[in-house]
Amino acid sequence: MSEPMHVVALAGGVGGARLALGLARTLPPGALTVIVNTGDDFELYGLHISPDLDTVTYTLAGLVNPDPGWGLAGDTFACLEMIGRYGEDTWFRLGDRDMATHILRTAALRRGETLTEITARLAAALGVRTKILPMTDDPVATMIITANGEKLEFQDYFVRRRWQPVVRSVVYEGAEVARLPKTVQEAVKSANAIVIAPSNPILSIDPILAVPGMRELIADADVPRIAVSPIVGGKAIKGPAAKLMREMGMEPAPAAIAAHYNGLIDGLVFDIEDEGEKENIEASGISTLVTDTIMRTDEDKIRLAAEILDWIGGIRE
Ligand code: FO1
Repeated sequence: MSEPMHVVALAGGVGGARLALGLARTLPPGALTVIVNTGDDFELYGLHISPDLDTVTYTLAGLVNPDPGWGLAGDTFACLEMIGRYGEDTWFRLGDRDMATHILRTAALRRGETLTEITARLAAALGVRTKILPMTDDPVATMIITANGEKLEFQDYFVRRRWQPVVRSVVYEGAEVARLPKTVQEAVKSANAIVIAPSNPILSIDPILAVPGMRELIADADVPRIAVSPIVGGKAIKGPAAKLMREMGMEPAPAAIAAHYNGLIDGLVFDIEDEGEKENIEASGISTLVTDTIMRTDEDKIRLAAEILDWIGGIRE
């Protein structure tokens, strides 16, 4: 592929962060920009929490708690325990050191800094060279409409109810009036390749695509655009993607991921376990890379990223 290389990745939480780490370690320093979902952001104890931005930042800084893939490794929970003693809910497990991030972010936002600015400052302080960009500086809230008509805030559905309610639909409140930051527009316009990470398509990637202008920018981009399937053998690598896809009338399979991103991707990466789908997907005009997509160790992440970057060069030639 022609240099200088600038790769833009769209990512949600854990799966997106893992691929971002592989890409960051494979590409030259500063050649990666990650555009991150903020539809999961919410307020708790008066603090602005941005779980996906933090997951990506901590992962790239080498500080993430490897299992479960969010929060800080070795964190303690004394503050949360005290909050519990005051009788407050503590189902969202905020660690003591993680709390520092939320305190500083909230203070910066109150002073009038944008989420983009404070995210860049915190990431730089942790030594992260990759650009981490929130999809918007405006409030967007992913809301879950359940089969019995309840409307749930995202973390209430995802963490408190452990994604057990059956979902009828998902809405991205505020997205219709959210503005795409200049930083995001410029990143996509200057990209040599666009990678949609193996994040949940409905809960993590669609909120990014719902910010007006974003879908069009990717649809019109004249560079290779690829997605990595978060579904392997009918199951999600992590989280509710397969269950949610079924509930929303999609078959949890790479072909459905390709169809979901119709018009936005030229290629799809999916797991060897789903090799049987290759012909079908290629018949729809999408290039394929069939490989081991499970990222357990850092070596896995780097190997997958390197394979993807090699393959991308050949797409659209
Ligand atoms: N996920 C959970 O399943 N349980 C938690 O208690 C939890 C706490 C948490 C704290 C900070 C943070 O940055 C992320 C946290 N997550 C937790 C992950 C997060 O809720 C989800 O992974 C994302 O919102 C979906 O991408």
